[in-house]
Amino acid sequence: MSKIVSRRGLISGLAAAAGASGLALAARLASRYGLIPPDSGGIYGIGETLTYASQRLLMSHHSLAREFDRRHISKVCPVNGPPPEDEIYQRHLAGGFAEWRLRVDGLVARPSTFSLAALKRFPPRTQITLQVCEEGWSFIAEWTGVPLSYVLNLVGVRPQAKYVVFFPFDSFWDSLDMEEAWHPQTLLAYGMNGQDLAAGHGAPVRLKVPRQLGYKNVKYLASITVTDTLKHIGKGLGSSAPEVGYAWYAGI
Ligand SMILES: Nc1nc2c(c(=O)[nH]1)N[C@H]1C(S)=C(S)[C@@H](COP(=O)(O)O)O[C@H]1N2
Ligand SMILES: [Mo]
Repeated sequence: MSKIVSRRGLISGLAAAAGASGLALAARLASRYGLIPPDSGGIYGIGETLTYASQRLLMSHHSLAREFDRRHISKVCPVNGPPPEDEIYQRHLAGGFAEWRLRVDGLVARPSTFSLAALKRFPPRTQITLQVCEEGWSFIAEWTGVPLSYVLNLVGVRPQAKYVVFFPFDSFWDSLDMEEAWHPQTLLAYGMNGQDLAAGHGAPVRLKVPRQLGYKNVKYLASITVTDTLKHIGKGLGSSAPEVGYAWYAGI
């Protein structure tokens, strides 16, 4: 049977199961295809599973978030919260991030650290995309950075890898599945609207993941870990967002 036919079969299976009282069956189908999100256990768990599994199956792996023209860039780009008070972060900020290094480790062949200058030497990508906060505001900005995929290729991701986890200098953290991690628009961004990233927008480097809501775009990055399980990180829900009631998967 072709891949398309089996995908269609699964999608109608998911829809039928969700429509009838068979939510648990839908979850079982998603499970068979390895599409259970890490926050599937709570009261909204089956809903989260249906959202994640159906988006991953229905949308092309290569679908791109819309990119805009320069003239669409917003006049006001709000900063959501002050930069971390963390002493180490404040020292890096004061020193222009000259001593800052991004650590990349976990299920990789060559655990590495990268300076800001090193990241800026890699082939850059610039994209003008919409950032949507779950609180109901949004803005369009131009982001420049190195595709995460470029860095993942450099460190050599092991085949068991299932997630990439992002740790900043504050208590926030998040993770992406490998599809989102390898996606061409997923950037380690160090520039915004032609300038270095302002502190409040996530200096020196933030994640830009324009196919998902604002909160997945982790600012003030300190380290990145490739893993096959999220169970032992935080409360085991895949990010800090589900710990306070938001979905791990925030596709838009
Ligand atoms: N480290 C870290 N990253 C973060 C946050 C945060 O509090 N800490 N807030 C998130 C939320 S909720 C949003 S909407 C965006 C806001 O990005 P901005 O301040 O550049 O507008 O960053 C996200 N990334
Ligand atoms: Mo947000």
